[in-house]
Amino acid sequence: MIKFIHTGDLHLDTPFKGLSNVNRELAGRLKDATFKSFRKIINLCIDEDVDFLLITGDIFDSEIQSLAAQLGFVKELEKLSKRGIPTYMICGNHDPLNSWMEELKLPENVFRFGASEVEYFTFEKDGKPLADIYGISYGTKNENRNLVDAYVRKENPAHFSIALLHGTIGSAGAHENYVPFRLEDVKRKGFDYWALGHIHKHHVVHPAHPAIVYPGNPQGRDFGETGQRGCYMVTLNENQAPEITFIPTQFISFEEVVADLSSLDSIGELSSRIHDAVQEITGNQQNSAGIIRVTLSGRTALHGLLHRPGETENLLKMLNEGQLQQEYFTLFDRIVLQTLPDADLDEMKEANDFTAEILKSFDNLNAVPEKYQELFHQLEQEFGSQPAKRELDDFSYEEKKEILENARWLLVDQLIKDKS
Ligand SMILES: [Mn+2]
Repeated sequence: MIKFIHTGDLHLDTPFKGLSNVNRELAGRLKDATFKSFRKIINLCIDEDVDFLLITGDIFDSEIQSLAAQLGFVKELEKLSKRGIPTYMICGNHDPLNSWMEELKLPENVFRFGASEVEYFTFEKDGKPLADIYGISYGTKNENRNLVDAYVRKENPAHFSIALLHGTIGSAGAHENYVPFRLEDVKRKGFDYWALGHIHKHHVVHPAHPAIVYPGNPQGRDFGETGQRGCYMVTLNENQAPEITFIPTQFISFEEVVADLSSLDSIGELSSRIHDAVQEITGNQQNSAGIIRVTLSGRTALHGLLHRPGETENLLKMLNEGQLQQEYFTLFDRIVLQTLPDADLDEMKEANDFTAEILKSFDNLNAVPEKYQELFHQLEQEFGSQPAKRELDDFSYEEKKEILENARWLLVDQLIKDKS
């Protein structure tokens, strides 16, 4: 039996992007988070007394790696080395072999695969060979060899054969299509476990014979990487299916949350309604801070109030007050308004009055996309002055639609108020 941890795509030292309100303190904590998650994995290896650690590429985020990042990484591996736990690792498209400092001395018991051909190291326990571990690193970031073909098990293999590979199985989706390979090709190679890297979403592609696994990244870095992030702890047993257990390691999770404000009529309960929605998504995440993008939805009497200029900014400020002083903070990045007024619009449309006319013209506009274009074109004609025209040109089609949508609800809201 062997027990190991499989991680990859650490992207240490990633600068965080795509947040609406990153102040310097938050940026620093986000940068630390990739390191802290890796440290968690190292501690896990020690606490669980695993046989070895596998790292499947993209250890660093960029080819220009900071000295601090490289030394920090080596320092963590030393902890395993001292305890006699080997590390096997390959380099990916973000940290190809030619980007590593030549002077960087790796600790004893750390095996980094070369880039010229698929090699193997044999892991021994009590003097007996237990596992052959195969791999190859990207030499440069423009890796375009078909690497899978080169994985061939040696003659007289050890009990287990494990392959480390950084690349894309099937289609890449959001990821760049590096070293694409087919599931069928991987399956018939006779290996027990394919330790993959590159795709950031953790995923057991195939559970056994062979097991094919993407551990994802241990710490999400933007709203494209939401939810729990972690590594896999794996036990291989002869004549048994592998045990593959996901272990969350993120320090900060990115979450998109929808808070339904239906039937909410008191502003006092607004923040608790939002926090309840967050709790529902993050409730089982221990020891993790959260950066939240929240969409407010539902029919509510607060609709008009929320749509007043500046109100969502005020709400954000209130929700985020004092959060950064806490280790496990809940920080709201953005509020998206999708509420509806607390009124029966269908009934209002039935009436034979001005409000009904207004509502029906907006409906007509929404039903036929070309009508938007027509309207925008008309607007351009209306705006006689050059400066006004330029203002209008600054907005994209989507933005113009959004402005119009806001105008609709402002009007409806005002009309409802006037009626009651
Ligand atoms: Mn990656």
